[in-house]
Amino acid sequence: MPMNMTWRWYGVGNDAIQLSDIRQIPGVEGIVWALHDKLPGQVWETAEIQTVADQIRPYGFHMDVVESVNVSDDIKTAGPLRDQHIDAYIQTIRNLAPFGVKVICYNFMPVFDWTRTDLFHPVGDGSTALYYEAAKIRQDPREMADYVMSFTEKYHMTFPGWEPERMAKLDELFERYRPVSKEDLWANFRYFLEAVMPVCRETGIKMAVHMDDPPWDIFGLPRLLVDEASIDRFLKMVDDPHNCLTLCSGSLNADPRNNVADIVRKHCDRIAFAHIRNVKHFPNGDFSEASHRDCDGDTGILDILKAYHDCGFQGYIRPDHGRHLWTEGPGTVRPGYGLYDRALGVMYMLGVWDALDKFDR
Ligand code: CS2
Ligand code: MN
Repeated sequence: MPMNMTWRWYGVGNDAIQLSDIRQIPGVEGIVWALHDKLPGQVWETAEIQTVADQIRPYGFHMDVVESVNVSDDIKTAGPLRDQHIDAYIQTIRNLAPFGVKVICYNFMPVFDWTRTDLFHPVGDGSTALYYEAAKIRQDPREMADYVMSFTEKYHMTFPGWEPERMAKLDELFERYRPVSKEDLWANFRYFLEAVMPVCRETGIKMAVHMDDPPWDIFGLPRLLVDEASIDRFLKMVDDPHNCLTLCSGSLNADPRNNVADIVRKHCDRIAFAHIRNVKHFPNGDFSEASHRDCDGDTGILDILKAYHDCGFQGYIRPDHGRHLWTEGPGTVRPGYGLYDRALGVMYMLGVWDALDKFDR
């Protein structure tokens, strides 16, 4: 039973990993890509997309999945530029379609994308991983934002969702989100999706929202996609086969009460993109990211893969964050996006999948 193994790559000059390296990892069929220098609200022009296509395609990879076309703060807060930015988003979808794009991964998190307090935390075996120390996420987001942005300054590396242009105006951004209640955010989300669904139907492109990471409110900001009930609500809210999920196992399982395998079984037909990431929990609420091997974390990677297999999942899948191994460290690697641990993750997932194919009919 085929699933479609992919690899997230940040682009020429923006990722130390070469496409020629990725090609040597067994089973990787496609590159998950983006135009990382675009700000939310801007149109992705055909010529810019073509440049990336010309880089990816000679290696035999498909480019079916984009991660991410980011949604602007005006769309999320119903600001004055909302409709203009939605028009730009629609135009971007139209421009992506001729390149064979099938899935757009995006998120609807207010202000920040993933939030961690340590990007290179010792795992105990000499490797490092992203880490969340609950006690450090207090009322003031500035400390954490400064910490993440210090990597941008030191290593000239920008992170999606952490655009320096936006982070420079952090106080202003928080002001804009202050009057937006959780219900307002849901309403703005619905407005956006209803506006883009027609072009999705026309082009066949699926919108696949990423889970909130971590899956709870932080710094007084509401977060929507946090558990099974909110996922149910989201899928019902816009009940269209083009309104889909990027089911990120590690994001959801940062809350140990979430059972990702159950969600896979319930909504397999609406999962366009599977992120496999393993998380290890500590009793005080901290968590660390872990290798993809089931027993190295608490996410239930084997149960999740079995659930996908039982459902006949044929969608796109990728290893999500890995640890930083061997020569990888600050400055040489994008946090969570090294070569080695993700390559091991690919092999682990394919190993489980091949075994299920062969022995579990
Ligand atoms: C990703 C997300 O690196 C990651 O944690 O899984 O940041 C994801 O790319 C975005 O939320 C999608 O918009
Ligand atoms: Mn993810």
